[in-house]
Amino acid sequence: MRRYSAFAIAREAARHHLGWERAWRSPTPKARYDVIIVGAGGHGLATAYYLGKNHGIRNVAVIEKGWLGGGNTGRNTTIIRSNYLQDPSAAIYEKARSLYETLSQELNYNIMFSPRGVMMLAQTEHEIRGYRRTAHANALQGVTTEFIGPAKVKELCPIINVKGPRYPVLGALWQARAGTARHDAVAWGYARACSDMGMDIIQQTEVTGVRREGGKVTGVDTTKGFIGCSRLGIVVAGHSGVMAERAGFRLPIESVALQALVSEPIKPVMDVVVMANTVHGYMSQSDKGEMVIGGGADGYNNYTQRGSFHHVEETVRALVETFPIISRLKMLRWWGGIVDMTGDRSPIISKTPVDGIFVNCGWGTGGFKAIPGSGWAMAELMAKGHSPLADDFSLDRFREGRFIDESVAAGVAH
Ligand code: FAD
Ligand code: PYC
Repeated sequence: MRRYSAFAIAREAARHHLGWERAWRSPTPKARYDVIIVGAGGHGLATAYYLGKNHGIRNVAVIEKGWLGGGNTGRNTTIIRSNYLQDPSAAIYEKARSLYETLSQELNYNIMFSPRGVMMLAQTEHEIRGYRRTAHANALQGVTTEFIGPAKVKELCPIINVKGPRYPVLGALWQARAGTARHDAVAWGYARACSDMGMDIIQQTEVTGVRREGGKVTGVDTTKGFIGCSRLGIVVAGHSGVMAERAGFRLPIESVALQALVSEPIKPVMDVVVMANTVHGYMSQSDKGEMVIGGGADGYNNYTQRGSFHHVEETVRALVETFPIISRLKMLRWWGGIVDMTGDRSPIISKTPVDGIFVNCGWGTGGFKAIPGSGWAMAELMAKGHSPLADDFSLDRFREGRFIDESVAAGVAH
């Protein structure tokens, strides 16, 4: 497993600030672009990057109401895996995971991809059946996973209490080349590459309206004035419903807060990622030594972008049972993001009822891992009108009943 010292991380942060002046001082928008992407999260920036790199479309602006990666991209717990059940999901998540393997080299920016392995614990008979089924499906899809027993779980993660009082560990779905990456470095790396291709990344600028003529997009109204475009990509995660309304259509999406917290840093105790979905908690150790802990999504729609206390209590209680060693750790920071959820817990990468407008959303609690694959597919869709990776994720599926049910693989209760 690759580890990074605090010095290496600090050096990356310093490089980021030094190398970033151009993008950070948002450029003055041009009057017109071929493509505008709304949202400088990972998915929006990756879309812009692959538009330039794979399709030669470089007259592109990415418009962001806050700062680069300041939405869910910079707030997530960085788990990357592709152990999904349904074929279209496995295809796009595995494409993303494989692109992550070499993304640091491709962007010449260290995104700290660490394929340390992810295990999803089976703590009921039902979960054993479910994860065995996923392992078989993954074998057919070309995704390398395996179902392992409790002894192997303990060997890979000695701090787990496999004989927990409520739910003993009965096994796990293990993906050895899954892992983590530094989340904001993913946004920074893509953004720098976009900027190097001559694209404009316009921060602190909210898109407040979408102009259309004869059923076709003509541009966007922003807090810095009108900006024209021929094609528009809406990639705003928790605000997808709001932006769709501004563009004149509706999306089958709900927004809720999802939260996470980290502990004080400690010496290395855990070099894999563990997700315990029955008791509901997941944990990994960051390169700085903090235990990174994720909780569940709020049970009601909201845009609060912060945690709610009952979830922390529930999550920490579950994790103390699973990892008794953390019982006396102090927690340092606690935050939330706004995630966008579809009924089948699968994303939307699609044309919309407005000619020239495309939407990428609905990644819910699990879109960080998808960023490179999603950007690849969205760029292809916007450039060519169709992408094999995106076809199944079109908006039509809700009208036609072609759901891609991933409620279990989502990994987080919601
Ligand atoms: P975002 O990063 O949210 O970017 C959207 C951007 O659009 C924002 O920056 C926002 O400011 C901007 N925007 C919105 N409206 C406008 C407007 N009108 N004008 C201009 N800009 C606008 N996924 C995983 O795969 N693994 C995990 O371990 C994981 N853990 C998570 C833990 C938490 C606590 C949370 C909140 C999420 C987690 N996720 C995880 C999910 C993942 O973070 C998201 O699916 C992913 O980051 C979405 O990326 P994005 O680029 O679509 O959205
Ligand atoms: O999708 O793997 C995931 C995940 C973990 C935590 C939140 N989402």
